[in-house]
Amino acid sequence: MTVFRKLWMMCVPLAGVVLWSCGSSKKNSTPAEEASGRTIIQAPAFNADSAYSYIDAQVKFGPRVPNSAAHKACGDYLAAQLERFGAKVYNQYAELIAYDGTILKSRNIVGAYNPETKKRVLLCAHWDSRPYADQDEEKYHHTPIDGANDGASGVGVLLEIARQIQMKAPGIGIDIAFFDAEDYGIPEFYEGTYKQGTWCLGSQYWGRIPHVSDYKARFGILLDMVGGKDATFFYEDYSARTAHNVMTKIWDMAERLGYGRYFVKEEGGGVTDDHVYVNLYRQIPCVDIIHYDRNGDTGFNSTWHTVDDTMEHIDKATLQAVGQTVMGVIYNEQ
Ligand code: AHN
Ligand code: ZN
Repeated sequence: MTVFRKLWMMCVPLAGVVLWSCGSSKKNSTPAEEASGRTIIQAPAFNADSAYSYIDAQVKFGPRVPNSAAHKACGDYLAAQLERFGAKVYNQYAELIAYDGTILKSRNIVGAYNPETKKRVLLCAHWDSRPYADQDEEKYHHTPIDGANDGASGVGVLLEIARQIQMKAPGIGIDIAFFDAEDYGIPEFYEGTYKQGTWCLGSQYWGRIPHVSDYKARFGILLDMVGGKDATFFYEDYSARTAHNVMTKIWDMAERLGYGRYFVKEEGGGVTDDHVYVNLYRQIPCVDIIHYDRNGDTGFNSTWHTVDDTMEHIDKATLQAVGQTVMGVIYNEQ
């Protein structure tokens, strides 16, 4: 249970008799936190309906596969949304080479809040969707997926956080990065020759050539597949090894907000995802919040890389858990 209390700031207790308040801020902390002298700032309320609508808007463009018209239109929509929510927007256009030599006209989109401060946190997700449902029946292997969960969910949550930041800024600068060409990795059915490192092409590019030179952040949080019903987020292996403190900070926040059922404090598998390149190329410890399913045979949820990765499998309660947890973390950075 959490305890709400008002923290009164006393000013000028001249004679020690007359005390009066000159302002208050709402704090919300557990008894253990109070005992340790740590108070937790309550973040604004994340709106899952709003996040859901941003996911739906992305999916309605059609699969956001690089080089497609839907991809181009959705990229424009995402940049416009960040702009509308008051961010300074950077567009990074690049031609990236896929596993089979296809040139992908790619676009990383970054929205910066309070760009002057050096105290920064990076929030990121990939916005492209996979050209292949290669975990589905063979007849769908070449069908592009909606990527409601795989792609759009993380972006939808971050757009809602952007909207919240515009209304009430946290104490630090925030960068919201939408990476492109994450999901054009080598498909299961491919038998030709290929080069290594075919996933996460957009973040690999950004890691080498960030949107501003010498970009640095205190830490990063990557959202990947954060909209599935009853999703479970375990300690992802690479995050645990390279960003342990940040990881426990996030999972502790989830627990105290009542989302321990989603953020399970146990080890999951390791994933090659955008956080790897954020860490490797920019030395920014970055945690992947990714739905890991212990019971599934792929390690991911059952709609992963199938034509069933659609809006009907997006659950607002999961979006709420993830969005509120991430907000709890960033509003408590000073
Ligand atoms: C690999 O399968 C190597 N990485 C998965 C990363 C990913 C794909 N996340 C979403 N789609
Ligand atoms: Zn994917």
